[in-house]
Amino acid sequence: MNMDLKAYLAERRGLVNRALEAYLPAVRGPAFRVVQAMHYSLFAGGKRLRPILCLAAAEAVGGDPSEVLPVACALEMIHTYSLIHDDLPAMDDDDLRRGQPTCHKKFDEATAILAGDGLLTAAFQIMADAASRFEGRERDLLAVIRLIAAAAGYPGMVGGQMLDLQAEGRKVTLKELETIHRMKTGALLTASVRSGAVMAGGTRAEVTALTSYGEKFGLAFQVTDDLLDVEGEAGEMGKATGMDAQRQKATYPGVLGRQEAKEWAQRLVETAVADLQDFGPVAEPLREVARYLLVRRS
Ligand code: GRG
Repeated sequence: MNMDLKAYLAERRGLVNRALEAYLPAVRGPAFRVVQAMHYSLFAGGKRLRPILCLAAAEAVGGDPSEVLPVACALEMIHTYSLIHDDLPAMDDDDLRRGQPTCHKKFDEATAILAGDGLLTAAFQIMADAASRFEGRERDLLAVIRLIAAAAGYPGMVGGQMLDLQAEGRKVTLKELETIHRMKTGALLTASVRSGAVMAGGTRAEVTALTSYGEKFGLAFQVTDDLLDVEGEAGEMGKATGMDAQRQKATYPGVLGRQEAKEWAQRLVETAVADLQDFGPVAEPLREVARYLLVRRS
């Protein structure tokens, strides 16, 4: 199938954005400032990759993508919280994200911490509230909430962020680097694919294949993210480049060299696509999104 990936991504982004707006309208209330900060970062121009992967995985197992929107939106809220906290002075201390002031620059540090906390907790509330939508499927929903909690928490993203901070300024092995990135970035991306497949009623074999795809996708995403920090255009990326080297961060181009890192990303994408061999044309969006990693500019 020859699909128009750009049009597909734009349509899916629209679907996700409308659902997010419904879950988090910027309406005035007692704690308006924190809602305003949550809304600001949630709508600051993200690619919506994690929700799109969740919807595409649902589609790949023959489900209705719009059914999994609550889970997809929760994933984006968790991702946004992680970026807000990652940008704080205590972590990466970044002024710009997606070409706009970071949350603590636009508001203040305390508000940014609370906005991250608010998004993280709202994500779990949205998923718990979705129980009425999945009557008779509550066990699946609970399994998805559990797997997303593990991916976002200390066994996943939070733990990976800790390891990443501890690795700053010292030489790491390829094995260590892979552990950091499997946890920091890969876990939530894998959970996005897996949760879409589980919520849409995928078989055990389908969920296993899609999880394997998600793991390779997650690593390929990180390798290309590291390469973009070396080779990307700051204007297109909406943030300063060359920051990994400045902060003495552990990166794939740093450990493998640029050329080998590129070849590795390519191999990861090929094997991710190979995981989808038993799926028909319904999995084409997942194949195309994986290939897009190799040509993305932001
Ligand atoms: C603070 C608990 C905590 C975790 C932070 C995700 C993360 C962990 C840090 C972000 C630092 C970073 C740049 C990681 C590389 C991978 C990554 C998550 C890039 C940004 O994701 P995109 O490209 O972002 O999907 P958009 O802007 O499209 O939403």
